[in-house]
Amino acid sequence: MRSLFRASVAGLALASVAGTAAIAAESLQDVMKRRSLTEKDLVNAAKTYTPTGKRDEFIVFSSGGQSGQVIVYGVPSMRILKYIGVFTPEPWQGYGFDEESKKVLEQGKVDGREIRWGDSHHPAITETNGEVDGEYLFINDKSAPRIAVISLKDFETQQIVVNPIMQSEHGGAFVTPNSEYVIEAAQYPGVLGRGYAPLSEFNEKFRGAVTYWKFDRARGRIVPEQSFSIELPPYSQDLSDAGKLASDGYSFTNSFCAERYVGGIERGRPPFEAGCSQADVDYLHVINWKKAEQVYKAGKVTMINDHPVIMMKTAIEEGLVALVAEPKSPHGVDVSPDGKFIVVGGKLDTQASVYSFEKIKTAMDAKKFVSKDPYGIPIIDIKDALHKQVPLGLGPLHSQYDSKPCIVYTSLYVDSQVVKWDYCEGKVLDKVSVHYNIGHLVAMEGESTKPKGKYLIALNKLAIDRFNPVGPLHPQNHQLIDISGDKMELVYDMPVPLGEPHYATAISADKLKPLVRYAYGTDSRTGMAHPQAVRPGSEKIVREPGKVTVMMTAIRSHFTPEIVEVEEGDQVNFVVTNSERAEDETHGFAVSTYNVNLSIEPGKTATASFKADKPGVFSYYCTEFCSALHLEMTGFLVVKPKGLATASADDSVKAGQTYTRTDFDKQYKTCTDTQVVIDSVVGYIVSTNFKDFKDVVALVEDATDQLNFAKDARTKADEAAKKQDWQNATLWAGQWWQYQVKAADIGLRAKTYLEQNGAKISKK
Ligand code: RUQ
Ligand code: CUA
Repeated sequence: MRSLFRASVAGLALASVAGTAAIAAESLQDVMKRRSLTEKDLVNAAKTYTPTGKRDEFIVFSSGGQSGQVIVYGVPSMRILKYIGVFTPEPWQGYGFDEESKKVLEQGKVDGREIRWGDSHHPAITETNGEVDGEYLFINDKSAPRIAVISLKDFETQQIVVNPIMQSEHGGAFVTPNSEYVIEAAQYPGVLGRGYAPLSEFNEKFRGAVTYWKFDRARGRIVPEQSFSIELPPYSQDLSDAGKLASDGYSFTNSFCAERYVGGIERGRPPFEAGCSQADVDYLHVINWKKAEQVYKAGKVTMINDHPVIMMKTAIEEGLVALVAEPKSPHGVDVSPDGKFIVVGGKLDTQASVYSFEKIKTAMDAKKFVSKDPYGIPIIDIKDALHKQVPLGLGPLHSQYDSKPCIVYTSLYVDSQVVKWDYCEGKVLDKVSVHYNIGHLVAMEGESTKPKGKYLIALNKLAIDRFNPVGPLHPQNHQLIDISGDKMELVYDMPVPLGEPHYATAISADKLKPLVRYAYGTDSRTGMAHPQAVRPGSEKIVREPGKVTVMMTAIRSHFTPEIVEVEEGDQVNFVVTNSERAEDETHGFAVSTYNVNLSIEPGKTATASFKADKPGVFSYYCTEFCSALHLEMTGFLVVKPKGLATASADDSVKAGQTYTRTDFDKQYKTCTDTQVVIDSVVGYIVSTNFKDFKDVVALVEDATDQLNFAKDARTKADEAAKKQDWQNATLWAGQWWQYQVKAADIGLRAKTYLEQNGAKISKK
C-alpha cells in the first residue's frame, strides 16, 4: 500500500518534467525559470551542493581577522562549521568565561596588559615531511605579537605565546616541514624588547626580527625556553615561508620599507606611503635556520627580555643571513612544493619573481655577493638568484600551488583577478575575475609538499555589490573556484560575517581525527585530568571560610546539586563535569546576572568562579537545548545576606505541590506503559545487525545508561512507596519516567538511523 503510494508520487514528478501539468514538486526547469538560473548556474550549484547528511572533502581554517578568531568551513559546500575563540572571548564555547580558558587568554597579556581582541592573519597546520597532518593549528596576531596553538583534537585554543621582543608582527605563523619551529617575523620596526628610542635614532636603534618558536609535538605546546630570534634591520619584515625538501633548513622573509622612512605628514613631510615606495627594490631575507639553531645552542646570543637573540653581527659572521633584492613593495613569498623555487609578488609591480633556491644557495655558499646593506648584511645580486620574472598583471600578491607540476595561482590585487601560470616556463595560462581586490588565496593543501588541487578560494578584500546590503560595513567575500580543469571556473560566493580573513589553509577532511568526547573529567585547555572533577554520586559542596566550591555533575536533564546556598561575599566556584558519553550532548551552565556561561561537552570539566557580591536567589540553568526537559535543567544559587542564619535543609520541601497515593499510581502506570514502547524499540534494534553501525552502537550504549538510571529511580520510588511517603514516591516515579523518555528518544534515533541506512533484520 505504502510503496504503491510512493510510486504514484514519483510518476507525477516525472510527468511534470515532461511538461504536463505540474501537480507535485516543481521540475528543474520550473525552478530555473522562477529563479532566473542558467544551465551554468546549475552546474555550479551541483558542484557545491552537499545533500543532507553528506560531508565535505576539505576543511578550511580561515583567519577571522579583527575578530581574533578562526573560522572553520567545508569545501566545496562552503558551509561554516565553527568559529574558534582564539585571542577573543567566545561565549558559546565558554571561552574567556570559564576559569580554564581564562588562563589561556591570560597568557596573551602583553607587558601586563590584558588584550581582548586580535588581528589574526595567518593560520598554519602542523606538518610532517612538509605535508599538513591535521594535529595542531597555529595562528598569529599582528597587533600584539602573539601566536596561538589550537588543538585539532577538540578545536580549542590551548596556548598563546607573546613575542618577548617585537612590537608587532605579520610573518607568522609559518611552520618548518616537521613543525620543529613556528616562524614569526616582525612587521613594524621597534626597539627590541618594546623599549624607547627617539625616532631620530631609527636607523641605529630600531630593528626587525624573526623568531623561531620551538614546538613540542608530544606536548602540543610551544616551548619558549627553547625558542630564539634573529635580529634584522628595520625594514618592515613581512610574510615568511619555510623552505622544504630542496630548501629545507632555510626560511624566507619579505620586507617592504627598506627605505626606513618614519613618516611625519603633520610635520610637512610626505606620508609613509610615499617614503616607503621610493626605492625600486626591497629585500628578501634568506635565513639558514638550521645553522642559526646551532649558533643559538652554542650560546652566541644576547638575552633581551630573557629571550635569546642572535644579533645581526653574529648572524653575519656566521653566514646565517643574506639579502636578495625584490621588486618594489613585495608582499607574498611562497615556496614551491619541491622547495626549489620561491615565488614573490610585488604590490606595485606587474610581474612575479621566481627565485631559484639552488642559485641562492650557490651564491651564499660561494660568498658571491654584490654589496652589503647599511648593517653589513651581504646582498646577493638579483641576477644570481632569479629563475624568471613573469608579467602577470597588476598587483600580484600571494601564490598557491596546484597538484599539477609547475602550476601556480597568484592573486592580482589591483586587477581583481586570479592568474594561473606555469612558473617553470614562465607562461600565463588563464585568468579569472574575482569580486573584488583579492588578497590571499588558498588551494587545497596548496602550500604543502603535496598539493591536492581541485579547489581554490579567493579571499577578497572588498565585496561591494555581491551581497544584500547590510549597512556600510560589508561582509567579506570568499569565492570558490574550481581548478580541476584547464580553465578556472568561479562557482560560489560565500559571505564571511566575522572579520577580515587574511589567509586560510586547507586540509583533506579525512586527515582530521577530532574527539567525540573527552576522557571523563578532562580540563580541555590543558588536556589533563581536572583535579576537581567528580563522578555522579560523589558530587559535593565544600565550604571554607569565604569560599564555597561546588563539585557538580550535569546530565540530561539535571545538575547535581540543584540548590546551593552561600553567604553574601563568598567566592563561589562551580566545577561542572558533564557525565554524558553521548555524542553532541553538550550542556551549558549560566548563572543569571553573574556573567557566567560554560560550555561543557561530554566528559569535560569546566569551572565558573565569581564573587557572590549581591544577596538574592539566582537561577542557574543549562544553555544548550539538550533534551525535552532542557528548560527544567536548572537550580538555585541562594546568596543569603551576610549574617543571616542558614535555612534548614528541608525548607524547600514546603514549596510546591503535595502528592497523594492517587498521583503515585497514575505516574507508575505511565511508566509501565512507556516501558512497553521502549521494549518494542529495543526489540527492533537487537533484531538487526546494529553492531555493524558504529554510531548506533554509541546510541545503544547511551540508551542503556539511561535505562540503568531509570532502574535506580524506580527502586527509589518503590522504597518511598513502601514507607507510604507518597510525596517522594511520586517524584521518583516521575524521574524514572524522565529517564525512560530519554532512553526512548535515543532508541528511536537509533531505529531511524538503522532504517535509513539499510540495516538487516538478522534475528527474529
Ligand atoms: S597579508 S595584510 Cu597575509 Cu597579504 Cu596580512
Ligand atoms: Cu543540558 Cu540543556
